Amino acid sequence: MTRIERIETTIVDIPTIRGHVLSMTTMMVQSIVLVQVRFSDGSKGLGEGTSIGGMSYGAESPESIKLAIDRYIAPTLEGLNGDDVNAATNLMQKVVRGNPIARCAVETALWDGLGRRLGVSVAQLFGGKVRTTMPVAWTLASGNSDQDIAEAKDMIALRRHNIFKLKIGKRSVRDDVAHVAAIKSALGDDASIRVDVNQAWTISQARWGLSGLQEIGVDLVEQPIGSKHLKALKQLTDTYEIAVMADEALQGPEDALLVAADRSADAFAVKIAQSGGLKRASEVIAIARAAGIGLYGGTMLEAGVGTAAAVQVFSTIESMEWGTELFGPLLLKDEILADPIRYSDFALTVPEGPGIAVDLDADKVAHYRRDRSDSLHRVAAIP
Ligand code: MUC
Ligand code: MG
Repeated sequence: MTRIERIETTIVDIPTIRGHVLSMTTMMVQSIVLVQVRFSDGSKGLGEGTSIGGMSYGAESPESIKLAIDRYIAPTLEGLNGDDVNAATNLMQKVVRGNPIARCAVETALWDGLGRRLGVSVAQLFGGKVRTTMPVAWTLASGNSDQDIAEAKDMIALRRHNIFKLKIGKRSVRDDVAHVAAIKSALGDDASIRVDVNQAWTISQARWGLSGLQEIGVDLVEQPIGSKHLKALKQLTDTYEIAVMADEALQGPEDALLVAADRSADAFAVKIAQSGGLKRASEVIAIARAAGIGLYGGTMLEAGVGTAAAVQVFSTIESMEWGTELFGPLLLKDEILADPIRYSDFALTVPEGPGIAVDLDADKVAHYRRDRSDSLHRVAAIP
């Protein structure tokens, strides 16, 4: 039996390439909780728990993720059989309510460890991959229309992205629609334009917003209103032709079932962390597929480890009609993977290898870890 010997966590703070302006905060740095599980046979597993903008996106923060793992999850799982990932995950769910990002980070490390020991990828543990590349959207969120247009044109010229998600909801609805219209008309038919409101609109603002966005030919609007307003989300979905995507409303299969039963959204942004782990994310996906709801591979703006874990799960899904937004590592000024995930021809290539098929660059982690004695990012890390 291969025991879970030790679960270690490290917070790293990496500056973003530019301010990332969301309806609820502006990110200048991304704080990542790296998880390393050491097993009794000397093998290891990697995981990542990452929130967006401290506690402004959801209830977890880098500090709470670290605490949940160090204080509650690690003592519960240490000593258990590392090959029984489902047993460990079920127990973790019993001992720690909520905290889906923390649980996902540990579950990822357990799958990674099992895959490394067996010499197979996590995708193989989930039945095997059905594709080797997947389309990746880029988020335009500089806070300035001209800068966003220049950034999008660069991305198209580089053949890195031609799907753009615009972060809106901070300005008035009228100003936001004008901002989106300027970008849409500058890019024309070269790009798919979508928006993410991150719950910022009231229901009446959303009616104005959706009719304006529909008028200018935007393809999709993500989480326009509060995550609990499912009836109103359904009304918006039923009233407008523009596709409506649920994101924050989906905290796992239970929510997915509620949204799917009433068809309150046309599409699901599936996030492994928000779902509460890789297994639960695959259950969200199964519910969407059964209900004929479109799929989109979402991100919590994870760095390479979390992104690679999501890639493994999404590579097992044949049709994700809205593609993915697994660009997290590209938003960061520096790369902490030994061998970065490759982005080209508007897609990423699924890394090959055992487990999640990526490894950390130990020097980079040492440089960015928050607890290093000369950490420059200690203050910047608090949004
Ligand atoms: C979200 O709400 O979808 C995804 C892309 C991005 O820029 O922020 C995330 C979060
Ligand atoms: Mg979103």
